[in-house]
Amino acid sequence: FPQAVIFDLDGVLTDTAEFHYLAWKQLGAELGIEVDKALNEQLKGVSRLQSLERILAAAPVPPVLTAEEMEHLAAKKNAHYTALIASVTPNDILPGIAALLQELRAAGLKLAVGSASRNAPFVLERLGLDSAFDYVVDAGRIQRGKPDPETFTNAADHLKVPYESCIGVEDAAAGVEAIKRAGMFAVGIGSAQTLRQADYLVTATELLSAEHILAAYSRWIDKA
Ligand code: G16
Ligand code: MG
Repeated sequence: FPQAVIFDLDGVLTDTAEFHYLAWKQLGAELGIEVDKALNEQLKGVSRLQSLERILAAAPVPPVLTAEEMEHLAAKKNAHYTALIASVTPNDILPGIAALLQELRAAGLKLAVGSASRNAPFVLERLGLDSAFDYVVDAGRIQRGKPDPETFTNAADHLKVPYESCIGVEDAAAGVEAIKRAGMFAVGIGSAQTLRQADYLVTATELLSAEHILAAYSRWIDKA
């Protein structure tokens, strides 16, 4: 039986993935670089500075910037982003998520948030979910972001749960890869095309149910 479920934040608990996209798009416009949906898929789950590197690399003539200039641009994007998340309320919890958290909790599972975002504690507070989890990964303490498994192994280590007894829930390709590299069961939310590595996939959060996830986990662990 699994012992813990580790949730990604942006795009899983709430649609802040859209706000990250809008904030990067705005920064891109200021730099004359178009950030479209395809480029944005490459940014999901990826750290702030790495996202910026990917955007700059997509410019017709990629600019060469100092570390200081990079920090400045990253701070600018974060200012756009924090302006957008200031209006988040509990109504912005994605459909099906509140019920799922209750079902998993009732089934005796530990719950954690595995987010790469330094804004995660603020967003959880805005959603009214700050006491819904046993542990929230501190992005400031993670050395390597997704697709490295550290975000997920950090949560499991903290909860003292073996990796194969953990379920990770993600909407990003980098995030699903991180879960698989951690040796955990991966639940993907999105398209099969982007989330090829997911062990169990739904196209939207309202289709998540504890019963289905636990049944899929049992089939996976039985095969292992
Ligand atoms: C999130 C987003 C990424 C963002 C990263 C860092 O990860 O998906 O787009 O770049 O966090 O966020 P911040 O700039 O707020 O520190 P996750 O893991 O919650 O999907
Ligand atoms: Mg995400």
